[in-house]
Formats: sequence, C-alpha cells, structure tokens
Amino acid sequence: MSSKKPGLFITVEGTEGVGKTSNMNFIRENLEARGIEVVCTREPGGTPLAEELRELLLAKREEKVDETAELLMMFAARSQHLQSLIIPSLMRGAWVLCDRFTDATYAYQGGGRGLSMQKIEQLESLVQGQLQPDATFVLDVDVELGLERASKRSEADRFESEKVEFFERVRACYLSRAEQDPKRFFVINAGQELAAVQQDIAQQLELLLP
Ligand code: Z5A
Repeated sequence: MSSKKPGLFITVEGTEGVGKTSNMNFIRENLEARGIEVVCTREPGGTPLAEELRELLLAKREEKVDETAELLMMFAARSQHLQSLIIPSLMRGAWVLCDRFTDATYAYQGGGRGLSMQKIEQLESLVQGQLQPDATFVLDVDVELGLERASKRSEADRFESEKVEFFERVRACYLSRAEQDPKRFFVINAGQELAAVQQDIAQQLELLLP
C-alpha cells in the first residue's frame, strides 16, 4: 500500500508502566471532541485472530520461545491487523490510534532480544510496504519507576517478567529511533504527573490537526 491515505495513523509506544492506556484514552477523547472518527486498537492484537496470537505471545510457558518465532508471530498478527482493520479504517478517513506497532518490534525484539535490525526491516517491508505511522508518541520514563507502576496493576506476563537490563535496552532503542526521525516521533516525559503528561501530548496533537 502507498503511504497516501485519508486518515492519520498515530501510535503510542514506551516501556512498562509508562501510562499508554491512560494516555490513549486522553488522545481518543481529544480527537473525538473535534469530530474526528478514531479507531482505537492495539498490538499485538486488534482483530480476533491477532488477539489469539497475542494470548499465545504473552502467556508464560515452560518451553523456551524461540526469538525468531516470536518475531514472526508479531508480524503475522500485524499483517492480519493491517489488512483487516488498520488499512480499511485509514482508507475511509478514520484516524487509527494504535497501542504499539513496529517500533515496539525494533525495541523489544531488536533492542531487548538482540535480533538483527536488518531482519526486522525485511519483515517490515514485506508486511507494511510503504505504510508507516504518521506520528508516534514515545512515553518515556525511568525503567525502574515504570516497572514499579506496572507491578501494582496485575500479574506479570512473559514480557513483563524480563529483567531491568532488558527494558533499559528497549528504552534506549526507542530513544535512538526517535532521535533519528524527529518529524515522526514525539518523546514525552511520562515521569511527570498525569496532567502534565497530557498537557504535553495535547500540545503535540495540535501540530497534527488539519
Ligand atoms: N511487544 C513486543 O515485544 N513486540 C511488538 O512488536 C509488540 C509488542 C507490538 C504487550 O504489550 C507486550 O508485547 C509488551 C511488548 C510486547 N510487553 N510488555 N511488557 P502491552 O502494550 O499490552 O503491555 P504493556 O506494556 O504491559 O502495556 P500496558 O499494560 O497497557 O501498560 P501501560 O498502558 O503503559 O501502563 P498503564 O496501565 O496505563 O499504567 C500503569 C500504571 O501506572 C497504572 O496504574 C496507571 O494509573 C499508572 N500511571 C500512568 N501514568 C502515570 C503517571 N503519569 N503518574 C503516576 N502514575 C501513572
């Protein structure tokens, strides 16, 4: 698919406990108040098949999950999600707001697990063609603070059970990608109080409005 489409594609990224859920709701409400149709979705997931893949990916299991198998499952879910939800929504003019997308693959499978960035690029090109998010919010917070926030919420899944050093690599990868493409990425200091985080997000959202 070409990158030309009527709707805007916005993604929200970050390490654990950065507050994606609260801030996704804030962005959706902000856009809807301006009369924009917003399709809120997430990765891995977003369609029945992709949600089943999500369950398989997040479940803790005794068998060691091969890193390339994990990578392929992320892109299998993404392909289904793009073809059945993201692209049709963008084409009819809705804005798509997605909790994580391919930047998470670079950060977690590339930065975190150490898989080759070139392999990720190949799969990205196969699955997405030219399609990229129009804007990406990276909610950035000190890893230990994020993990502390996340631990109060629910039992850790397979990813959340990783060590601090893993999430430090994930965070470094997000920040380095953001530095390389400052037009697409907005890095938000998510260590502030929620109201201040949302004020910063609202300022950046203004720049995206027609
Ligand atoms: N993954 C991958 O490896 N590769 C990929 O390509 C993709 C994903 C797409 C599932 O993602 C896992 O998949 C994820 C990466 C991997 N692994 N992990 N871990 P997920 O997005 O569903 O999982 P998550 O990162 O754990 O997201 P989450 O559970 O939705 O967390 P969150 O949305 O960032 O946090 P939250 O629930 O909004 O906030 C956490 C708590 O902090 C909560 O109690 C809030 O009230 C509180 N909070 C939030 N903001 C603040 C502020 N500013 N101050 C104080 N307290 C706050």
